[in-house]
Amino acid sequence: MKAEELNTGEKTTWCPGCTDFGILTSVKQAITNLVNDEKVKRENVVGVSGVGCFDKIYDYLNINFFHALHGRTLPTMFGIKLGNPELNVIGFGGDGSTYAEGMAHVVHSCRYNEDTTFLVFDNQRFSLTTGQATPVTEKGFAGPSTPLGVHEKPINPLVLTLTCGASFVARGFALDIPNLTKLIEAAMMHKGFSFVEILQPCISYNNTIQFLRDHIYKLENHDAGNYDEAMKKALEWNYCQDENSKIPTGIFYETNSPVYEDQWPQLKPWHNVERNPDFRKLLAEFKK
Ligand SMILES: Cc1ncc(C[n+]2csc(CCOP(=O)(O)OP(=O)(O)O)c2C)c(N)n1
Ligand code: SF4
Repeated sequence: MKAEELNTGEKTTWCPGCTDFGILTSVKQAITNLVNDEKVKRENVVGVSGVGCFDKIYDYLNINFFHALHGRTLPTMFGIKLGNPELNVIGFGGDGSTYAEGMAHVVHSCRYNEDTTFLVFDNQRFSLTTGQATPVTEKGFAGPSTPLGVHEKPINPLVLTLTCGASFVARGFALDIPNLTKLIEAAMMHKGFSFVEILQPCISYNNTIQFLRDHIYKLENHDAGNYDEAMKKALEWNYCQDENSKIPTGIFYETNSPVYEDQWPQLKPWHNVERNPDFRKLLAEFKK
């Protein structure tokens, strides 16, 4: 299979030069590689997106797809996975919808450790609605919804997901397609909840391309099995644009822990459970 087979032919409406194109290319390549290596079946891959610029990936990626409500990518992914655990569920979110409207779901998906993959396009803005501040926006930013400036500290999504129990936590850069492709493949192969933050400069409302190019580095000689080390690396960047920022990318943390769907008391997924009720007996009992 070639990555082009995942094209839909739909006209793209992302701004010309949007870094979302880099993520689209990486996702297509990652799925293609996994299908060609017979690690996943194309027909079993299901995408889920919400509402935002990122969500338009729904139109450009030719896989099974569910277009969920704003901020509700995660519970939709969870429902699909529980409905059919054979499926390889990959979800897409923006930093605004994920950490504002959908924040509670992040906590619980990490805690449940369902076997799904979640990619967050982090441009530190609500971009589709013209660049308002999100919970990840840097301190001091004055914008449409915060004309007097943001006074709160941004949340750190890596620290958050590590704390809540995600068993795979990684960070990639939308313009580093080869490494992002590898991260997505690793996330899809990981058994458990895989969280990948993708730094995705919005060229129209938050063009951080140069800042990120200057400050990003790749994790090397890092022990991804060591939680404390992962946390230390996650805390290295505070999501502000300080001159001395150091922004690690790569896999911060990966561990094997029981996944939600394997711990069901029912043992078997409901759709596989054979039901042969004795209707006559049931009816007789009902009539008593
Ligand atoms: C419940 C709800 N709240 C707000 C909106 C309005 N809305 C639609 S897209 C969007 C911005 C999305 O931002 P983000 O999730 O960061 O994605 P981006 O556009 O930056 O890719 C907002 C606020 C909505 N559609 N539904
Ligand atoms: S507004 Fe920003 S994130 Fe949205 S398509 Fe344009 S460049 Fe991309």
